[in-house]
Amino acid sequence: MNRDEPLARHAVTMSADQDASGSAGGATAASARRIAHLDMDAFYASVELLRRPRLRGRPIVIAGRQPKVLRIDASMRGVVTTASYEARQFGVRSAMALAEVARRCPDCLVVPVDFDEYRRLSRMFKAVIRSFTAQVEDRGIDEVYIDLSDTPGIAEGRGRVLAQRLKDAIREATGLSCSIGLAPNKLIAKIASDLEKPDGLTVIEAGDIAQRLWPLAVRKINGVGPKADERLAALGVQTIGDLARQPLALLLEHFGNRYGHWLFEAARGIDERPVVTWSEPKSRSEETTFERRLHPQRDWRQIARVIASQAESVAQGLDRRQYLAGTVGVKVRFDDFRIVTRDVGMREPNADPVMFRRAAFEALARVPMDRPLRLLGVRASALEHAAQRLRTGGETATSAQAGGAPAGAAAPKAPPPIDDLFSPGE
Ligand code: DCP
Ligand code: MG
Repeated sequence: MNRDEPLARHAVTMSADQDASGSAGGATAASARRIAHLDMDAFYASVELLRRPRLRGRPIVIAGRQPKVLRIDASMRGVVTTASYEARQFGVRSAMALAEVARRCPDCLVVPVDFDEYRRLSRMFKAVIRSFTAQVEDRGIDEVYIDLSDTPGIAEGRGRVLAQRLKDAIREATGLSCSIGLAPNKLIAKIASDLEKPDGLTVIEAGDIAQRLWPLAVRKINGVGPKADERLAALGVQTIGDLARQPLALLLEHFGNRYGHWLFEAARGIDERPVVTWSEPKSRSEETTFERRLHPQRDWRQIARVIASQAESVAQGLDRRQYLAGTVGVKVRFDDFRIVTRDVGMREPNADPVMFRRAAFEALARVPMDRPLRLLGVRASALEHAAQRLRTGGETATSAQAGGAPAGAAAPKAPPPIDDLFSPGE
C-alpha cells in the first residue's frame, strides 16, 4: 500500500458462525469445569520488541505504515493499535490519536504495524497451547479460551501448576508473555485474565465470586458495553456486586427478557457456554479507515487502488485456506457515518484475485457516491471449503482448487482451524 496513504486503521476479519459444536459444557455442573482465558500481553508491541530489543523499556506505540521507527510528533496522523506497558503509564491506550499520544508521552516511539509478523507469532503461541490440549477456542489474534477440565495435571494447586506450565512453554517458544485467568467458566475466566496483567495468573473459584468479582466495575463483564454501562449507572449500579443486588424483575423491566436474564446470571458468575473448538467461517473481509476524507471524484485513483488491493488480498487469504466465496461486496462509510454495502454474486464460487477485483468494482459502481468517504472495505461471503465443493460435485476447477488439494484427493474432515481471526475494537 502507498506509503503516504492516510491510513488510520486496517483490519482483516475472518468471521465464523457461533453454533459449531465444541466440548460439552451444559451437562456437567458449572463448578466442575476448569476454563482458562489466555490473552497475550501488549501483543503487537511485544512482538515488535522481540526483534527490536533495544527498544525494550521505552514507551512505544504500534501505528501506521511508515518504513521505520519514528519519534512521536504532534503532527502525526493515525491512531494507536496498541501501546507497550511503559507507554500505558502515560495514559496512552489503543485507538488513541497519535497527536494525543504526543501530548501525553513526548518521548514515545512509533513502530509501524506488521500484521504478517503478528499472525506468525499468533500461530506459534496457539500451536504451543494445542500441544497441551485440543480443547482450544480461538477468540482472535491474541486470545483463546481453553477447556482444561480433562487435561492431566489440572488438579495440582487449583490448576496453577498447569497454567504456569502453559505460560512457561509459550515464553520459551516465542519469547512472549501472556496472562491467564482460570475459572469455572468463560465469563469469569475472561475477567480473571485481565486482573493481574501483564504476566498474570489468576485463579477464581466459584466460592470466590463475591469476594473477587463483586468489587469490580460492571463494565469488566464481557458483554456489558458502554451503553449498558450507562443505563446501569443511571440505576445506581456501578459494581458487579451492585448488579447482583438488583431484583430480577427490575433488570427484566429495564433490559428486556434476554439481556435482563443474562445480566442477572452474569452478576452471579453463571455462564454455561461451552468452549467451541471449531467453527466454519462465514466471511472474510478487509477494511481501511482513512484519517482524511476521500473525495469520490478527486481521489478516485486512491479509492480504486485500495479496493483493488483489498479484493486481491481477501482472495489470497481465502485461497491460502482453500476457501471459495460465492459473493463479493464492498462497504463504504461516508463522513456522516452512513454505511452503504453492495454485494455481487459470483457466477460460481472462487478465490480468484482477478474475479474478486472485478466483482468489487462492480459492487462499488452501485454505491451512490454522493459524499466524501472515510472507510472502504471488501468482504467475501457465502464461503465454502474447496474440498467440500469437490465432494459435493462442484463441476469446474477454479484456480483456488488448482492451488489446493488435487481433484479426487480425500476431502479433509474439517477445514484448518482459523487461527488468525482479527477483530480489533470488539
Ligand atoms: N488492537 C487493535 N485495535 C484496538 C485494540 C487492539 O488493533 N482498538 C490489536 C493490537 C493488540 C491486539 O489487537 O496488540 C490485542 O488486543 P488486546 O486488547 O489484547 O491488547 P494488547 O494485547 O495489546 O494488550 P493487553 O496486554 O491489555 O492484552
Ligand atoms: Mg492482549
